[in-house]
Amino acid sequence: MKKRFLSTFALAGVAALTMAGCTTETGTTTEETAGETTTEAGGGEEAASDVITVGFAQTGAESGWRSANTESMQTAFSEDNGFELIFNAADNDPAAQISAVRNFINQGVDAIVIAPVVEDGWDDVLAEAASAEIPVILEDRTVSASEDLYASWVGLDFEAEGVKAGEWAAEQYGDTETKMVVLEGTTGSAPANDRAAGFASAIEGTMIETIDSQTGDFTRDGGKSVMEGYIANYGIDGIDLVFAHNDDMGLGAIEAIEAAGGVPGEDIKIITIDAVKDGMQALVDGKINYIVECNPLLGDQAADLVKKVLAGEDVDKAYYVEDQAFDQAAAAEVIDSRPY
Ligand code: GZL
Repeated sequence: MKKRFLSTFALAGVAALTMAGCTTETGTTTEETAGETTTEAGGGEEAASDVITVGFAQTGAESGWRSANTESMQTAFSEDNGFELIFNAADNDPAAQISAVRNFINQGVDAIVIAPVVEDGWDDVLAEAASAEIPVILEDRTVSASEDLYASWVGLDFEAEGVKAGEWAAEQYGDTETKMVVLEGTTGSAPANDRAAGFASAIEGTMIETIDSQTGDFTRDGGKSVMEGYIANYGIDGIDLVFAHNDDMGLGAIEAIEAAGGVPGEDIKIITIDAVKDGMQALVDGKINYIVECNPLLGDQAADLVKKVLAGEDVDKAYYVEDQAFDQAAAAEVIDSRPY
């Protein structure tokens, strides 16, 4: 896919409101049913016909990154911006997410936005959306289905994130025997697949050896329990480096290392990806050694793509948002000014 990089963008203040059954003074009604939240614009027939109804199938609420992404999407797909948003969080369950998309199709929404939990299994439901002439825009993660089955995608270059993290590891630790354990993201997800590939390519030929690699499903609890298992198997002294596919699993590993009497960031070095507030604080505190950013604020771009596609404008298949990376000194300089 042709790569177009979007510059990092001003970050709108975010105050997403989704409360069950609330009606604001503008006559907007928000109803919550079975994990789905619908925010409808008030204003009568004329206004209603101009409103774009969007079904958004989010992965779930697995991490700090996801919370920031959801907030960005709900703020962008607001009634003030001309949208009625039907929001579904699939609790990291691919089957539930596909069923949510099928519901959106049956409801006859104007457009569907998906942050796909995993890459595979999307061909049938995307073909059903195409048959119903409902455009699909992907945000964040990608799918293995043909790009003919969706209008566009906006997100991050996960492989490049893995390369950035691996290059730093190679530079810092590659010349000495280094035993590394990996905390993988959700099995089958694009970020887990691509970050692993990028990191592996960057450390090729170095003295960094991967002694174990298991999924913590991008959650803090998952990272903690997998790290507890690693410590039980190898001991604090048997592990030199942790590569965690996201901050939340790295934060869970910190808890496990400290509970075992180790000093994270010193006895065991930690490299993560995301750069959410809690991760950046651990970096400033010296418990994480390096973080590659993965910008979650994709809402404005996704909303812009929906409007362009519905207006029949030409759009590219892929829009990449740029990332940066932080060591402990760089994190201390920026942590107070970061929006997430
Ligand atoms: C990456 C995103 C990943 C984050 C995790 O774009 O899909 O999912 O790295 C999140 O924190 O759970």
